[in-house]
Amino acid sequence: MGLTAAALTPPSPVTRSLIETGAHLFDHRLDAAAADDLLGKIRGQRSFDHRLFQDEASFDADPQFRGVNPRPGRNLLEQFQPELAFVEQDAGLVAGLSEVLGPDYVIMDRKVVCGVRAKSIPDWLKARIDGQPVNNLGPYVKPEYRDVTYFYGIDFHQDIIDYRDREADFVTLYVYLHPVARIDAPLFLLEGSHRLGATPFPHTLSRQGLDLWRYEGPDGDAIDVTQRVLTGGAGFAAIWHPFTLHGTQPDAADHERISLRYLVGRGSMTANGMDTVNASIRGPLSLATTRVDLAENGAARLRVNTVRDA
Ligand SMILES: O=C(O)CCC(=O)C(=O)O
Repeated sequence: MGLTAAALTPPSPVTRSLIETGAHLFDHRLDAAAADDLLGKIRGQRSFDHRLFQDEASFDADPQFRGVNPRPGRNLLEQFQPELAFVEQDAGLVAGLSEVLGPDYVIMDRKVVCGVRAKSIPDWLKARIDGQPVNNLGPYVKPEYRDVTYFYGIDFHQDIIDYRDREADFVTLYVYLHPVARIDAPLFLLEGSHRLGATPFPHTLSRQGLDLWRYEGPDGDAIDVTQRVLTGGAGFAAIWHPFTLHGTQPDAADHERISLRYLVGRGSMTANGMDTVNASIRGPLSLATTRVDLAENGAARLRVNTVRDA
């Protein structure tokens, strides 16, 4: 009586790992040959080097900090729908997403994310962005290249950051298209951090040990969370909850890191794994203010970056 189907049904494996850690790393790899094929086609279209960037004078003539990410009609992946079948039709992935979000889950967004290697970033730009928490390079790339998101590291954040007043009804799916080692700007995930609910960026974290952080919410609630570095081969796939803290360091390798990033939303079913995960969270399930790091025009107004020293 009064119990939902989600509460009655014991959680299935993907839901269980989302409850316990805020993420699920798929233990099978997606088709690595297909990942490599797509990577070749992406690299065939673009040199991910210094040529991506505007020069300083052009940037200063008209700085644009908003609207610089891919969007419908300006998204490199739009031409590669057949090549994305190795992700979108992978049976294990489809089963996992269906379990958590319902079988009629919706792909809200798909895009290429590039971790730009340090050597490709012009000196003038490095000097400006050093120590900033969110180094999304979209403002600085030439407008015709804004069909991909480019990072030079991003501090620990929750993906709900982009969704004011939205409840946690989606997951992020990340897929590596080539092997990603420690030097290739892998994702750093703080396991268990989703439990404090939605909290504004930047987050209060203090290191307790090699892989251990104390994470404090705005109401004083605090938990210890474990850092997990997502290294993996081509076809590695992971999903995480929109409250799970994650970030990246600048790419220190001699090549860029190219990944796929999806946001996948729940379908129409009312009882599914996501409800069970959200019921286990002790903080707020949505926020009116998700970040306090930006000035009026969208430029960074803070210089803090925790993941850089992780
Ligand atoms: O790929 C990266 O470097 C960071 C990506 C990320 O954290 C995100 O897209 O939310």
